Order: sequence, then structure tokens, then C-alpha cells
Amino acid sequence: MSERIKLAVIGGFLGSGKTTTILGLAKKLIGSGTKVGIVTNDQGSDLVDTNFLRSAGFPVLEVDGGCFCCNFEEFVAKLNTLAREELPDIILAEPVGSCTDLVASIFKPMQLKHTEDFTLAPLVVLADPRRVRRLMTDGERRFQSEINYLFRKQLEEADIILLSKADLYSQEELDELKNYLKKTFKGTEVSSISAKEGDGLDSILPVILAGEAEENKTLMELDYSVYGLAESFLGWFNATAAVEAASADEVKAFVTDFMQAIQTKVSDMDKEIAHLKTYAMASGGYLKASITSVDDTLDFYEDNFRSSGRFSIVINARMNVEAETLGPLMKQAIEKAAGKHGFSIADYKSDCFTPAAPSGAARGLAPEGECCCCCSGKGREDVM
Ligand SMILES: Nc1nc2c(ncn2[C@@H]2O[C@H](COP(=O)(O)OP(=O)(O)OP(=O)(O)O)[C@@H](O)[C@H]2O)c(=O)[nH]1
Ligand SMILES: [Mg+2]
Repeated sequence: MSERIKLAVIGGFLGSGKTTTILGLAKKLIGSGTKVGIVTNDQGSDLVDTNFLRSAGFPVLEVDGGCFCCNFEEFVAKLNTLAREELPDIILAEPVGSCTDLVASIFKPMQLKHTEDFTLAPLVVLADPRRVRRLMTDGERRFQSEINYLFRKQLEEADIILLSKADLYSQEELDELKNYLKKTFKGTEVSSISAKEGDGLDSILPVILAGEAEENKTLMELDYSVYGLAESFLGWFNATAAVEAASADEVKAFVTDFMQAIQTKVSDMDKEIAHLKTYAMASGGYLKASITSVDDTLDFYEDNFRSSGRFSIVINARMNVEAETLGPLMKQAIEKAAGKHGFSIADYKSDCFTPAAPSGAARGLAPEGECCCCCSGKGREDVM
């Protein structure tokens, strides 16, 4: 490697728009002749995001089974593999949306140990205007206060906060939220983007390409017991399955049915969906469906999704519903919708768990495997 590779970490709460933004940035970068690699991350395996980004043709490696900070050596190994095999100019990395303290646990170790090969862009953190609006008032009522704390801390450590999904809001609404963020997180750059429409990506690209993360940034104060509680309130569900269907439309209707059924159930429980997403694929064509709140309407992204036959399906859910409840809730909704459409579910495999509490040891340069939620695997419950 003659030139150092730019590493751009695109953080933000669950469902804030990280993957969509990474896809938008990657397309722009490729269009301008810049070679891109992507690293995704999750506390489980079988990720909608990895499948989705690979379907778009990008080289994607994932760090699964724990966040980047708990698997720092694996994260670096994936960066090195991408560097060797893809010769990228830039690597876009998406940390788990329930993760914070990225400066302490990723930026500092990278800046101390890996400066020969990599240089870090400023930390970009995406913020869904819907959640910032709720933060401006009392916080997200359906989330425990600890989850609101985690959301606030993610914003606090950002170099740049990007209000995402700008196409859904008026300029006046966005300005009000920007003013609030600038006042609350003094010194942080705040702007807005619509990754879906492609607006604002051109302004952020030069910051990522030419900007450098500050080396001596002061670490934010973080109460790891509160952070740990926030993580522990989140239920995690990842599943894969296959269905035989006569048409892609039927699969889309099935996906719509089970996702809406879950949305209704979670709303009735007075809980909140952080992100519920499904990826369905057959013969190269695919569909992605997402909901990022119980108040959300289903959002679809599809490409050439029109074949028939065997469809492989990946489902990921993150919400503040305990694992013992979430697993059966998901399974029942999937089975009921399958029954309605006359599908039999094949090769069903699922993992449902609650991340364990963070220990706080990662701040600075803690030994690998002692930093947070997913390191010890404590609290992990496979209920299905
Ligand atoms: N309208 C609109 N929707 C968007 C935009 N960006 C993302 N979304 C939608 O928001 C939902 C979540 O987007 P993702 O990019 O998957 O969010 P994420 O932060 O990667 O989610 P996790 O990886 O689960 O934390 C999807 O339905 C997206 O289509 C946008 O600019 N405009
Ligand atoms: Mg994502």
C-alpha cells in the first residue's frame, strides 16, 4: 500500500439511515473513480445490510457477533483484507446502531496503532429528524430514558451530525432541528441530507475525503452503567428462511403482512421499534423492507424483484422488547403471514438475544474483548 486508505466511520442510532447513506456515498465515489470498500457490523450474524450492499455490487466484509470496539482486531483484519483484495481508496464502516464511544474504542486505537495504513475521516453521525424532534421535547416516550441517553451520547461524540431523511421534512422543520442540535452540541457541525434522493451527499463527500479526524480529541464522559442498561433493554432478532412463491408480488405481500403485524403488536405493548428490516432475494433481484418506528409506514427498496420460485429471506429486528417475548412474537407473525399466503417456511434459522452490559474497559486502549455489550456474550439468550 503506497497511499494510506481513508477510513470513514458513519455512525448513528438504529435505523437512522447509515446503510442508505453509505450506499449513496459509495455510488458517488465509484462514479468519480474512487475505489470503495465497506465494512458492516452487528451483534448477530445474517445481516440485511450486508446482503443489500453486496446486491448493489460493492465489496462488503462484516464483523458480526459483536461491535467493532469489542472485536477491534477482527475489524482491523477486515480492513486489511479489503485493502489487500480490493485496493480501495476509501473504506466506509458502519458500526452497530446501538454503539457509542466510538472515539475511545475505534478512533484512538486506530490512530495509535494503524496510522501507517489508514487515516481517519471525521466521525459522521446520522440522526433521524423524528428522533431528534422527540429528544427536543421529553425524549422518545416509548424508549426507556437510558436509550434516550445512548442516542444523545452518539450525537455528542460526532464531529458532524447529519440530519437524515431530509426529503420527509420542510426546510423550516429542518432548520429548527439544526438550531437545536447546534445549541445542544456546541462546536459540532450540523447539516442535513437525503441519501434516498441524493441531496447533500456532495457536500459531505469532500469532508470525508479531505477531512481528518482530530488526533487529540477529548473523550466524552460516558456512564457505562446507563449505556449498559440501554443495551440491555434492546431485543435483537436475526433470522434466515426460504419460501417458494409463484411471484415476487406475493412475497412482498407476505413481508408486508408480517412486518405490519409486528408493528401493531409492538405499538400495543407501548414499546418502540428501532429497526425492523427484511431482505428477500431471488435470481439476483431483491427487495428490502424497513420500519424504523411503530409510527412509520413500511419503506421498500427493490431492484429487479420479479422472479418466481425460491426466495431467500433475511430478517433483522431491534426493538425494546425482551428477547423471550421478541422471538416468539416474530416467529408467530412470520408463520401467520406465511399461512395466509400458503407458503411453507423452509430452512428457518433464528437467533434472538439481549446484548450484555458494557464494562467500560475499552476507553482508551483497553484489552480487546472487555469493552462493551457484546464482548462477553453475557445476557445473550437464544430463545428460538
Ligand atoms: N425518506 C427517506 N428514507 C430514508 C433515507 N435514508 C434512509 N431512509 C430509510 O430509513 C430506513 C433505515 O435506513 P438504513 O439506511 O437501513 O438505516 P441504518 O441506520 O443503516 O439502520 P441499522 O443498520 O439497522 O441501524 C430505511 O427504510 C431507509 O430506506 C432518506 O434519505 N429518505
Ligand atoms: Mg444499517
